[in-house]
Amino acid sequence: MPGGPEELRARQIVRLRATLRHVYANVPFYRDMLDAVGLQPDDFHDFSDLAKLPLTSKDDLRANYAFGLLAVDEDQIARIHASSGTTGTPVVVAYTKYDLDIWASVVARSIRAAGGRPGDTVHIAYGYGLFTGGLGAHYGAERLGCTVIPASGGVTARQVQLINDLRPEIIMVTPTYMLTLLDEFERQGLDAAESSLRIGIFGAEPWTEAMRREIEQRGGLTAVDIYGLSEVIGPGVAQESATTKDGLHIWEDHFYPEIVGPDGAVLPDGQPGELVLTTLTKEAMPVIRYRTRDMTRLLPGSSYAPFRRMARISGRSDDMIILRGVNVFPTQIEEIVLRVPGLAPHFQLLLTRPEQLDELTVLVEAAPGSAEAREAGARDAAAAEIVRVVKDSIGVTVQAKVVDPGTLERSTGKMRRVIDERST
Ligand code: DLL
Repeated sequence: MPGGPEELRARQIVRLRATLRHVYANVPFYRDMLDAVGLQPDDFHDFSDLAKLPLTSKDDLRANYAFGLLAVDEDQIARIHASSGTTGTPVVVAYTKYDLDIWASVVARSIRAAGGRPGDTVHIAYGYGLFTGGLGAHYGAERLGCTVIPASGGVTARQVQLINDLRPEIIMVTPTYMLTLLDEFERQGLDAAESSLRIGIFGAEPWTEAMRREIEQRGGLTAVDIYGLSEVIGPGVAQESATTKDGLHIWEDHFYPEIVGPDGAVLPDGQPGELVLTTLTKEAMPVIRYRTRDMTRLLPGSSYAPFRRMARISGRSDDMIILRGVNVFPTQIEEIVLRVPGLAPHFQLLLTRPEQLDELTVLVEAAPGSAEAREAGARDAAAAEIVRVVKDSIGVTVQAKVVDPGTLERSTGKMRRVIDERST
């Protein structure tokens, strides 16, 4: 860990120059980028110099599919993962042995920040495979000295049985799949709050403070946020500490963050915008000024660590719904749905275009056993309450429909929140 902020900045600059030298020598895409602005790697003395470079996008990664951005020889690749997009050319990412070592160490650091300790048992229900969640969490937990249960996603009934029988202290899973697991505990007549779990490390999708309260209360655990993306490394770019629970420390000795506005200009710390990340130690596939599309803001370090924090991700710019000129993020709806009594935390957003204008319908389940689950009148009242609060707080009119318990799609990983049924 670095000492003060100046020491950290000095170390980051040294690492930035080394990364730029590495990509300049080995990756034509980045060499052209530097040449185009007339800078050599050794010209970078301050992070304001970094802002002179253009941003790198997912399209740039796709255009260089599969190994166009590789900075090492192919025989140096120890592992390959891919980002979770479901359409178009996938984005593959590659790791050297050294990259895997750094990755395990930042995930180990993350689990420690979440309150995990050597000897703890970690149940990993992030998917294993090309997705970075499962294996990323796995090697980090092993690195910390934990016992790992590599459950992966799915087969929900068995997950609950494993938790009961093997008694893990920690679970790593998406927040929406955690909800599915909590329901399964209830279905089996078990109280999740009585289970061995005391820490949940949740990420890979946006979630809210309201969801934290829901999961903590039903699961009887401390829920903290982990962030990352395949293009940068996977989980373990940033982690919220269990002691402060107020934003995620970015492991800045490996990943340099910037926040940019819609025009791409760098914004000062504290201002909301899009997170842009530069890797400082990656060997196989470094990224320079990668646009994450994730919306957040930078906050100072905390009593837990000197590294800057980022606020919980409010959403991806790609997931933002523009409804009659008003921006709506699914997380805003989540906050509202979880506040209305009688409703379950399971919801989806249906986008339609019945005539000229888009319409958004909030589909949400009644809580099992509630009046809303039995009576049409109670359902209508709960739906009307959602419509009213959305109008008051976001300023746009939506439709809402309360449906039977257990009827909406359940998550086994990243939840699909928005169903877009607009024809054009
Ligand atoms: O989701 C890596 C990961 C795995 C992170 C497990 C945390 C836990 P990708 O599949 O490439 O990688 O998706 C990355 O997921 O750009 C965000 O939009 C979203 N995301 C990841 N963590 C969070 C989080 C993994 N804590 C994309 N909050 C990112 C909100 C998150 N969104």
